[in-house]
Amino acid sequence: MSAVASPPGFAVSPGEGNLPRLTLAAPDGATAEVYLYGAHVASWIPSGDEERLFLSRASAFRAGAPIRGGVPLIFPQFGLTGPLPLHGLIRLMTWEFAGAHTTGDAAVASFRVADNEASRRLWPHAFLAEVMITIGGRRLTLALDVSNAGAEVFSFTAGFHTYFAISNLDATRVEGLMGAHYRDNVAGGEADQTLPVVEFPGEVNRIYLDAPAELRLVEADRTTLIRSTGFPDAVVWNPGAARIATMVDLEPNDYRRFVCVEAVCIGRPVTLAPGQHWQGTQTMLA
Ligand code: TA6
Repeated sequence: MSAVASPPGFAVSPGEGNLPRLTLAAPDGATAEVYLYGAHVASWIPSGDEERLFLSRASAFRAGAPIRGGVPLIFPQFGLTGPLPLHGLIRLMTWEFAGAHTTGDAAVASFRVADNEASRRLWPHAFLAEVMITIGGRRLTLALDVSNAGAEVFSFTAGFHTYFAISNLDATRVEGLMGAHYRDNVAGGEADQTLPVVEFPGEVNRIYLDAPAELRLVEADRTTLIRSTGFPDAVVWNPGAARIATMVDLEPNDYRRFVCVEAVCIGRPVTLAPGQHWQGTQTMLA
């Protein structure tokens, strides 16, 4: 790995696959681990708590493949909604560690990445993406900033594809979506959420358009609040047993170990004129 300067108290060291990984520790004991590859949060342990993010034991940790689990960053294309690789470019780019500090009980780390020759071959736009990760107490906040650094307008979709660790899928549900309209990527078509909870009896893959800004991931013995700003839509995803059997970087039973609740903008792509910038955030409260 290449040497990366890190301020005192914030160690960048080789992680899985020898990829540089920042360990972020807040004064109150909350920790997070962030790979520079993808600015990918791979672990979050709130103060006095246990691991809250799922990370696949079968994940690749090498350039060219996304890390499976944690929080993949999606930009400038969600899924296969356009011609780019699945979920876009920035989860496959190595980011610059832009600094870290503590403030009160929180620790904050920033990362940035700009377009390069390879990204421009696929998406011919100049951009700067910055991510700020804040932990402390029971909270993880992720903020993604995108600036148009070029001379032409561009549009994009984006998101935080957050994998929450769960211990009992049968007792896990997502609340807060009652009445919301969604695209159903399993059954096809669109529908309205007519039940107060989303449960996981099989594969679930839904894009909720104009979703509420606060959702709850409810488990048998704990609830995680999930708030977003700047991302009007939300994805709820669990691959179920049959789909996961086709995925090389997950173990067969992993579908019982995570649920993704994603803060996304898909329905109305964001358009930025030269010099303009946009921000979206997702906050998890354990
Ligand atoms: O957000 C759900 C989804 O778009 C699913 O369709 C599923 O394929 C998932 O993301 C994971 O995508 P990935 O490219 O990481 O395999």
